[in-house]
Amino acid sequence: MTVIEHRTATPAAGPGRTGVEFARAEEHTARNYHPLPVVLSHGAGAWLVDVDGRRHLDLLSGYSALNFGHSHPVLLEAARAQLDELTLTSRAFVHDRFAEFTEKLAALCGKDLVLPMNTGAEAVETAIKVARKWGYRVKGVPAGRAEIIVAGGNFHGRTTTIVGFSDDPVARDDFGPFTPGFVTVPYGDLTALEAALTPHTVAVLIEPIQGEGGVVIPPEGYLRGVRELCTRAGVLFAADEIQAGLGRTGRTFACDHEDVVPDLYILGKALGGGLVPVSAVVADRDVLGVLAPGQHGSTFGGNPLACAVGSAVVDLLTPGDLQARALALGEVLRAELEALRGHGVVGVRVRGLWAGVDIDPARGTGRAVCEALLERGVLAKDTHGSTIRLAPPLVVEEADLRWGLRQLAEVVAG
Ligand code: IF1
Repeated sequence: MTVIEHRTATPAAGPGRTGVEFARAEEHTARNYHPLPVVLSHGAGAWLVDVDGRRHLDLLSGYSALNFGHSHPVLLEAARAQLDELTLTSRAFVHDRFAEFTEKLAALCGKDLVLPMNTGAEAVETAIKVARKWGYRVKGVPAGRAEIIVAGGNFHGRTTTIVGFSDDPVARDDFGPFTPGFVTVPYGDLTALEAALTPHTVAVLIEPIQGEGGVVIPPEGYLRGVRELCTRAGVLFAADEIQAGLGRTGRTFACDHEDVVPDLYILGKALGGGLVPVSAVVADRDVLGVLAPGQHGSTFGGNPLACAVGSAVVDLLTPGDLQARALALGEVLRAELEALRGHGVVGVRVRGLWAGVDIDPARGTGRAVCEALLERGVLAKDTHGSTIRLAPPLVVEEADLRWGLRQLAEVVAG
């Protein structure tokens, strides 16, 4: 069995612009990423074009921020129209796009209130603060004693508090000291979760499917179990749907697969349509109502441009046809990937148009596979070791998806 070799870390300085542009981009940049050697310049739907005119099928979708594809016409139109009107007021004043966005998003979630922020990490931090304040003001947890249970293998963002409860040394080493009050239990283990509950527990914060962990789908019934344990113990269930939500798994929310409604929805990524950063915490009044003016906020949170795009995103999701499309195409994804088991692939996890694929380590690393895919015009990203994550835009054409998966088959079957 031949090993898939790593390619050159940077594009060969050839006749095209890629090598020059890639080097320029790196010259004045902190090295907190190790990007694939490609320089993109245009996107439409599921396809990207690089500076040398080469086309690439996007199987990452900006880590699911591009569920609606690149340059979605409806979303672009919403943004363009708003750009000519009003883009920022701060929350010191109200603007005429705010009510529409919060009404629509609250209705999509079946909740009373929306707290708009910008990035996913900000929404997670907001949920942590709200859960703690709820714990002190509603549940009666003694001051400073609130505990939040999180899962091993989690990824919830990059702030110091959030990486403090990560168990990925790459994400957390050398960033301490960390925020106390977090208890980690194995993901998918309800017995361990129940054992970790104390009278000071205010919330359980989990991803309904772990993205960075390699699209780790919990055992059937886990989300229902979390819901029941939280209800029984008087603890908030905070679902981080930033990557799994908004159609990615074939339902509006990943929690929908078990008909579970969390106390807090934590949303981001695709909520901004791949155009602007939009995130939010959505919950009922008895939870988000604990916040009083001045206790939380954000310069850009809920700005007119974000609300205009966010409203158009909710409009795209409300009919449910995009979710149904992701579910149907997800079966194509599943079938094609399952056929690779034993042919360079040792593990497959699929939920809607989202897959974690474990490459046989003997064939090579996830990075080497992604480099080989790049040469075939397919963009994908490894997570850890030999796992790659596949997440095409939900608007991907079936023929294009099949073509992309054929490229993967040829790379890994080797
Ligand atoms: C990077 C990972 C994915 C998320 C969940 C919160 C956030 C994210 C479930 C924070 C963000 C991004 C961050 C980006 C790459 C990507 C990522 F590889 F880092 F882990 F998707 F898996 N909750 N995930 O997935 O949202 O603040 O970024 O808007 O940091 O490299 P953000």
